[in-house]
Amino acid sequence: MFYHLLYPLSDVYSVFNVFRYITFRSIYALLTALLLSIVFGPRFICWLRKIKFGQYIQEEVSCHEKKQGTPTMGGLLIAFSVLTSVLLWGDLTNKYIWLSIFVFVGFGLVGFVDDYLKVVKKNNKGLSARGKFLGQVIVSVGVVTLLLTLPGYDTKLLVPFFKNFQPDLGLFYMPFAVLVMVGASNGVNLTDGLDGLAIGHTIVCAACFALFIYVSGHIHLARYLQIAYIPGVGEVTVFCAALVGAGLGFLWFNAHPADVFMGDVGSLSLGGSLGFMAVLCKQELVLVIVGGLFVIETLSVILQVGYFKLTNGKRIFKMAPIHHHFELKGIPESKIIVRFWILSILLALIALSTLKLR
Ligand code: 57M
Repeated sequence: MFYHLLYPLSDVYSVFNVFRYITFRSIYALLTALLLSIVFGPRFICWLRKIKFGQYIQEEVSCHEKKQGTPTMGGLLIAFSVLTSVLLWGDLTNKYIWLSIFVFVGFGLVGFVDDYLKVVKKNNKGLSARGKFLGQVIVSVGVVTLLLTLPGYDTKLLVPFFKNFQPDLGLFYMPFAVLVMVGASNGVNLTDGLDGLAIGHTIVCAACFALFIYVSGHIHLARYLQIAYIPGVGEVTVFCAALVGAGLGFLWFNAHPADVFMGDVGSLSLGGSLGFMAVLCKQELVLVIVGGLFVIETLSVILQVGYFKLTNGKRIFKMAPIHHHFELKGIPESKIIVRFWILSILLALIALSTLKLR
């Protein structure tokens, strides 16, 4: 909105020229989303408590018993902050901004239905796994189909460290891109089991993709770094920055001991958006590196379940996802979280190095 209202004034007052710049608007999108979530956070949490949107805690990890009744669905606060900030600072004629909003809201709705069934309808299982998967696939297929009609997009896969090796996935690109988005969404959801764990890693990933997306939309930088140049995509940096800001604001309240959890409405929308950011700048494989923690958490569940079935009831980990394993080994929750954040930053640095290495 500010872009449309204030940038035209630059003809009269040159100071308004600054609204043209993606970098300027991204910084303020981050600050706006951060401020909105911090200002509205306490009232929102009170409201969640009042309407009794509290988390039911399973009994397997005893140290989580004290978290019984912590308000959940804090993802609604993230959604409010991100959407308001993007509508204020984004160029609303840019189609990639709307596609990003579509994915964020689409995945968020799937999560919202799940939370609503669990928290309000007291249906412990929430939305069935099949229902959740179907919702995620429908949103992903819709958006990838649209993307493939836009300039700059093809079915080639860019491989980090090997810039001249770009296999064409052809018909397999669609299932691949859908896997990236649905996988990221479920990866964030599985990771969201300790205070600040999922949101911390999401913030780092979103910041990393803000950079990748900015470079992809900048003709000189993209050519210099030999990555796909996609005209117009740079505007989505504003969206990524809003994710970072809203994430930091949410972390303010979700930091251990958490006042609120994000719920599926938060984890699915954030994960789906990260997956979409990777597809958007054609850095799908980089997501495996930068989102490495989500991958490790998911793999730990796959290994645990597979091994359990193969051996008739033996386990590799004390409990999966792997953060529960460390908890059951007696490591304090805050220590596990901070160590995972350190890993997350290291992974982001490795991912960023792919921009220079070939
Ligand atoms: C959601 N939900 C958290 C909160 C959050 C197949 C199996 C691996 C599935 C998995 C599962 O259900 N995962 C998806 C995980 C839950 O948090 C809520 O859910 C939202 C995210 N979807 O926003 O609303 C609990 O996590 C804790 N929490 C925090 N701080 C936070 O900031 O402490 C969450 C956010 C909250 C709170 O205690 O109640 C969750 O973990 O349930 N299942 C599991 O993860 C279970 N693992 C398991 O059964 N492992 C088995 C097999 C199946 C692999 C095994 O190892 O043998 C664990 N879930 C729980 N306790 N609650 C087991 C231990």
